[in-house]
Amino acid sequence: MNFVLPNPHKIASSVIAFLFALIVAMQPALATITLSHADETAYSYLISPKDGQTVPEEFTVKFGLNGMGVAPAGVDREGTGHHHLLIDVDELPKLDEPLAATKNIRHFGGGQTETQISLPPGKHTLQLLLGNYTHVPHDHPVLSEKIEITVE
Ligand SMILES: [Cu+2]
Repeated sequence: MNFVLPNPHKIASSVIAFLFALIVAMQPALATITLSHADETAYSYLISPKDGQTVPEEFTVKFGLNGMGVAPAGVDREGTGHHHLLIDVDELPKLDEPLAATKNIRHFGGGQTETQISLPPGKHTLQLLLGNYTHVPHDHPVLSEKIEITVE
């Protein structure tokens, strides 16, 4: 019996070539995220604290939303989203891709409308940004005004 075993290196390189072709083929799909729709009249706002307010180190933040509904992350329903609290964020994140989850960009994917947070003493800013079921802001970003508070 004399048969030729396939060369394992050749198999590996053709698998790699295939995966590479697949990744290249997927690029256009990855580049076009369809943003969920939000009416231009929709807005979010901080119910509390209020702009200029002084708060203790641990305090409650209440999220307000007008013209949209709250739905948990993962639930694709027209006219809804979940809140993200931006803490001391000077430059807005990209509004056409999923928001990162950091200590300054907090997700409320459970559909929460308030939270308890702790911040060190000093001045801080808070702002709300709604994200869709995949954490991407809407075609008309539902962004609150940025408020400044003093923690003492
Ligand atoms: Cu999110």
